Amino acid sequence: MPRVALITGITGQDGSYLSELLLDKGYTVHGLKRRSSTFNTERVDRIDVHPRHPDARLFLHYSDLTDPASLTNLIRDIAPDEIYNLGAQSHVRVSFDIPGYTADVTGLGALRLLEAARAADVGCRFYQASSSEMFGATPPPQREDTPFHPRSPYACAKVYAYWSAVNYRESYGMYCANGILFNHESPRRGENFVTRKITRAVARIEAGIQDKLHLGNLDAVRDWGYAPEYVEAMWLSLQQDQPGDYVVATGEGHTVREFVEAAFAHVGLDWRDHVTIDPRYFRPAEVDALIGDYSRARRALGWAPKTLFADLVRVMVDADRQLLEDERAGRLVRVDR
Ligand code: NAP
Ligand code: F7E
Repeated sequence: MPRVALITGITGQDGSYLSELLLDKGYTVHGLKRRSSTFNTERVDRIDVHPRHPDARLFLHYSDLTDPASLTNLIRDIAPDEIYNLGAQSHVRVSFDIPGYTADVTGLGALRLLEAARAADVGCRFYQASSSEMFGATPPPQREDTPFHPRSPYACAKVYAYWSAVNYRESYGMYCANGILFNHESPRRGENFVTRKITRAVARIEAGIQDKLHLGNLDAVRDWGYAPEYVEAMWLSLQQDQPGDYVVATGEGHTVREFVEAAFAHVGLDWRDHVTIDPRYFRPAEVDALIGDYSRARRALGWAPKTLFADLVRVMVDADRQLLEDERAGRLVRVDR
């Protein structure tokens, strides 16, 4: 029998890459989609044959992390072997504007899903998408035993979800694993995260349809990896004999300024001619520096990053140039290059 996975957040960056990985491994994949007034499944629409087709192995279901009954019913009906909880209000800056909603979805949502999995008693393994944001103000390098000091409603919610997963492991013997993932990016990254905002702007400025790029804090240091490689670590963390928690990172830190500089330089432009600072993008509390020590993941999971900073910037800028070229030529546009 093919193994069955349930992914919350399947319509997001990571969910789309994880679906592809699991389908390649022969899984049947179920994903949770939210009711929305506009289409929100663009990242996964390309993946599989139509659900009515006899060979279909990808199925989307209306549900929501704020709706416990829908989660319980879904888990009971599909009896997954593995659950990946990637669903979240995942934008740190926005979490300051909607703290209660962020806590509800990103924090309590994980608890609801854990409880639904426990109640269904189907013996499934559970992956929680934890975040380097939980380390917040604690200086780098950060690893699994580094104290958490969250600096945003998003990070506080992720700490709650992290400990909920640990608590279900210790209380009920459930196989729960936390992946503490540092920033990971791709051409599918949401357009209001800083890397994609930059690469999209570079493509548009090069094409002459945009002049300025407005950014916030250029001094923040992040450890940026490549999302398709990070979803492999998610899968690996559910394939071990014993459940554990793993930092997934590249071990390299770069400032936002360095990312900007590299992205503009890739198309032969000087970033100083185009970037202006807009205090609207500053955060009430900033996370100054995140650089992960992924030694445990390398040792226990055999995982290591392959795509590092310079290649990541190049891949993302080139993907946005291609996307723009296709849009302007009226060709079929896909977000997945
Ligand atoms: P993303 O692109 O923002 O995707 C978030 C997903 O969550 C989307 O599918 C979204 O659905 C879904 N979602 C939002 N609210 C929901 C709700 N109420 N109920 C159910 N689903 C809901 O995020 P990502 O970059 O793929 O990240 C995946 C997970 O890893 C998130 O939990 C994020 O917090 C965490 N994480 C990300 C990073 C990173 O650098 N990317 C690092 C560490 C941890 P819609 O498409 O309908 O909005
Ligand atoms: O910001 C600075 C900003 O929004 C990175 C999420 O996936 O990774 C992500 O959270 C840095 C910050 O990502 C702009 O102040 C400057 O210091 O791309 P970001 P994030 O906040 O690190 C973690 C690991 C997650 O878990 C989250 O879900 O860039 N910055 N100027 C800016 N950031 C944005 N968004 N926009 C700007 O204009």
